[in-house]
Amino acid sequence: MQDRDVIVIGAGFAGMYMVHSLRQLGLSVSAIERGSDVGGVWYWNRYPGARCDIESMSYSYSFSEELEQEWVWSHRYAMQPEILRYADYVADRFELRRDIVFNTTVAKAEYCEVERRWLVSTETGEIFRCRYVVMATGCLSVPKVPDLPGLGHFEGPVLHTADWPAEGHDFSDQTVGLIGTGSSGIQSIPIIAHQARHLTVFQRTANFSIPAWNGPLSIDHEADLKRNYRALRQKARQSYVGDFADEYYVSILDLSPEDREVQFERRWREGGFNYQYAFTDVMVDETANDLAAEYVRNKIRAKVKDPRMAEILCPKDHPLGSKRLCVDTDYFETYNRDNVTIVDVGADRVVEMTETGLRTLDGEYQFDALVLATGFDAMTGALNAIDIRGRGGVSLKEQWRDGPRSYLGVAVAGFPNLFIITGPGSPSVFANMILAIEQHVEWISALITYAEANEVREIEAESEAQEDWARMVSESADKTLFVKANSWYLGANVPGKARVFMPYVDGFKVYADACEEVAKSGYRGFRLS
Ligand code: FAD
Ligand code: N01
Repeated sequence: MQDRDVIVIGAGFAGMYMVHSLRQLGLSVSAIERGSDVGGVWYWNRYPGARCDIESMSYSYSFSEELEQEWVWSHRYAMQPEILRYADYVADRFELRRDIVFNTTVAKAEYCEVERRWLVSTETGEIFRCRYVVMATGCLSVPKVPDLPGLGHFEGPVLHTADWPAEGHDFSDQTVGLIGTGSSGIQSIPIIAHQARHLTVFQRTANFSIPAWNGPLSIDHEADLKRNYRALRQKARQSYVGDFADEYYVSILDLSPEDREVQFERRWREGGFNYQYAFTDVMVDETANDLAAEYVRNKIRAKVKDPRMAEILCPKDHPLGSKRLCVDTDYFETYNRDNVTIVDVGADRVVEMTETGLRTLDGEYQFDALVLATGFDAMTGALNAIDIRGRGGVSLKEQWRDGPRSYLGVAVAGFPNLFIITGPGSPSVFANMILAIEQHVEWISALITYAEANEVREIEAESEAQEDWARMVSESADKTLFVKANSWYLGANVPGKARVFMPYVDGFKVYADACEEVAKSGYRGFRLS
């Protein structure tokens, strides 16, 4: 049995900063990480083409001005290896690894009410006793392998994008089948198409994607941003997404048809998420959304030479942005290559995997290797994979059987002194996640500081505050078009998972202000004893 003040589970960007922050408070802390090194998502998702789609200068820590100035990003959107190098650099610079236990999976966390301590057990039987537990286990850290009949019969390699071999995979001279056209599929398809002899993409749902217009960051531009970093970070904290892109707030329906075209084209040319977030009505009004969506569909039709293929690639069954918008480099253009085929497998058309490929209702397809770009058991998957037991031995997984409920997305009634970074009920995946992580780490650190200074031994969300928060999160989502798709935001991609809209949709700034108010009030909604 090893004693610590705090155990942090996970050593992605959340766990790394949490360790650093707790050390600054003078607390003893260990992080426990399943992987062999830091980086989380960027450690596991090594598929070809993996990169961030929030601009690198923004998708980076802001807590250290020295770090901000030292690190040089090469591109507008950094590739996975560069982001992993950044995580490695941060770990070295702040000597984080000495407090991280690697290659170790946490299996159980159990609260002992008598001792007011958590007992955290690993799969290998080590036990850590601590006063606080911080779940930094990630929103997108449990890969979802689809239930395809006969998957085990396929004789070639099966590679999930979120569990990619560190040594990579050479597709040259191979025929490849790829399932999934979300962000991971859309990023990897153009690169795999270049490498492979032939690529067959199996698409269940066509997705909206906006060009990244990625490119090298010029030294002058980077220097300029660095000179203004404090103001830009402040701007990000005041924004909806937590990014420092300009927010315009134009209403599509207030514009004339000509002005609309001008605005759509302008956002399209800027690239990235602002296509969705620059308009006030796109996520709340179906007519506005459809205009924005049709503009994208027409871009797809213009890019893809074969009109039949173009129609397969045009998303028509969900509003733009209701599944996470993708940001791509040459995704649609890839379908103009002779060695790429798309197969529409919507409406349950996959029959089974065979030893040599895949059989659908319409035909049989053969390939040497299979890529699964099939996503994650998002937001609750990693939490539910741990047997977390609070007061009276109550299981978090059981308590969340009908969907996750939390207070501020940070704490759960019945689970004292346990905090979740970017948990369900917080903006998390709706924001620049590094900023969302920083805001949570800093808020949790302030709460622990308050507890330590005031001889508080138990911090616990009150059930009533939690119910009010959960109701508000769900009512806010219901006013938007986000709930109109079978998305992972709703748990719809995991058979049997409760359908509850999990992220907080009112934006980063409104959320951070609400957290600030709670802190200022002496932590209203928490029982401190
Ligand atoms: P993670 O990075 O997921 O780290 C969690 C860690 O916890 C993992 O290392 C995991 O191994 C460990 N862990 C989990 N369970 C256990 C356990 N039981 N025991 C021990 N260890 C455990 N967000 C953006 O804002 N912008 C982007 O551009 C962006 N791009 C993304 C690209 C990809 C391919 C993916 C998958 C996600 C992307 N995200 C992006 C979201 C991403 O989740 C966050 O940006 C961020 O990296 C999350 O950091 P984290 O530390 O919270 O979680
Ligand atoms: O996963 P997804 P992802 N048969 O769930 C399909 C972040 N991210 O890894 O839509 C056939 O989005 C599924 O089809 P459908 C980002 O937050 C960011 O791509 O369910 N198809 C879908 O097409 C993102 O949103 C970046 O009908 C099946 C695909 O697989 C999140 O991670 C890059 C199937 C899964 O798409 C998840 O993205 C990568 C089946 N049985 C990831 N099962 C950036 O660029 C699933 N599918 C920042």
